[in-house]
Amino acid sequence: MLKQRLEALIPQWREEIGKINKENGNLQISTVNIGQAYGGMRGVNGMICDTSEVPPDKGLIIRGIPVAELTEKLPEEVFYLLVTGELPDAKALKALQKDLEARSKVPAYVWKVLAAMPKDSHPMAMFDTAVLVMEKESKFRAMYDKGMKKSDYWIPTLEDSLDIIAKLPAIGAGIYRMRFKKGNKIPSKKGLDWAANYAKMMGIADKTGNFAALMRLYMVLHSDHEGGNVSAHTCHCVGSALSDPYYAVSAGLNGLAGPLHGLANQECLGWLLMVLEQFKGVPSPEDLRKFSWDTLNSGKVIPGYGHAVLRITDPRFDAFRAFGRKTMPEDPVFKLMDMVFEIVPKVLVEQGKAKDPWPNVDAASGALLYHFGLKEFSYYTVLFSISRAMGMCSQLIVNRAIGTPIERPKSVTTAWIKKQIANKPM
Ligand code: AMX
Repeated sequence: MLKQRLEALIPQWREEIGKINKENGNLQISTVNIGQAYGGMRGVNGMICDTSEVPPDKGLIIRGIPVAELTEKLPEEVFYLLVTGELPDAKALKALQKDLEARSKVPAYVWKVLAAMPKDSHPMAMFDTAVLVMEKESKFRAMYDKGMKKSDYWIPTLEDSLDIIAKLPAIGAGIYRMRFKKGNKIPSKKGLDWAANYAKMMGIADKTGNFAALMRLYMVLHSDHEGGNVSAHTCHCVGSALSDPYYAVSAGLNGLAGPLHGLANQECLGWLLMVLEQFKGVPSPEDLRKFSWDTLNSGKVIPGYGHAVLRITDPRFDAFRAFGRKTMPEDPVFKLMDMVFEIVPKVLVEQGKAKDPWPNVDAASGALLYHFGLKEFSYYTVLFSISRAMGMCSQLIVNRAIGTPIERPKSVTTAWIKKQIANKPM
């Protein structure tokens, strides 16, 4: 049903974008200065992403719906929304869930490759490898090799994307159990939703069902964050060369493994636990303030705070905090996380460097995972990856549908910049 819906929508998208380009292709939407060219292209409007947007003063909006209004949805519903711009009705959701279930079996060679990796490999290196090693399954590559019309590129991109997304919970859970010696892999259960199945395969004790609920929420909140962040942009750039989704998603995930991006969630919890250790429990506000300053004075960042785009408390942080308040109000790590939220923004404002002193999504997620006994920090970015793969894949599908060309911004040299400075009008 997802494919059928896309077949109806894509001609409309193509017509609309074709018209925009034809009639207004020369309209300027950005300018670039030297600071931006040296400074990670911040604020340069240079690409299109229709799956989601992140206004600095509002946070994540998925296809017109603020993420705060999606917290009760299933990740599968959000994936459908990302790709089509519409939430599925009950029938379309059921069809998508059945389709994902049918595609969920992980090829046996994936486990062999993972087992052959060094025992101390980072879980993200294992996860990215698992996605890449499945490239031989790519329907995009097979169809491209046979000869395929450009207008059909989106079809095998959708197929590959569904195949990848369907398998990621089992791969992620398998890596958890393998890497951290939790025992044999746990099989999936027919009829469970995508995130609940992931929770089950992890093997985390969950009498209340709250861990499965957290996994659903986690997967919704991390699913997409517009197109310019490192993982989305990397995936888009690699995909723009018509590398298939296995190559492109794996590349994007490698970017997510960076400490300034997805790995920040493992660093955040580490910081909170360091505080608890140092003060033998939740510190006083004054002690926490001092500790925060010590972190900054030692030249480190306070993980989980600041953002390249946002200038408010991340609504995804608010959603996690609300979940924590409901399910674990007395948990010491959660209480500390809450207290850090009161103190650290003030400290960052006093320091005056960070443009955004507010918490991002990573400031909260680790504390919640820790509560449920998921204490292996280095694993946290795998959770982020399982979710973000939905955003990366939906961006790939949409880009193939609208025929986005290979990405090729122009670079310049410092010598060229110096010439511009020398020639600038007085
Ligand atoms: N602690 C201390 N210093 C910080 C800071 C923080 N949390 N956030 C920003 N700063 C500093 C920067 O390091 C930079 O210092 P410099 O001038 O000495 O290089 C200065 O403030 C200006 O940075 P910025 O323009 O406000 O941020 P940015 O766009 O360059 O970087 C980000 C954004 C997220 C990398 C940065 O805020 C940071 O390092 N935060 C901590 C790590 C983190 O939480 N990352 C997760 C981001 C979300 C995600 O992708 N999962």
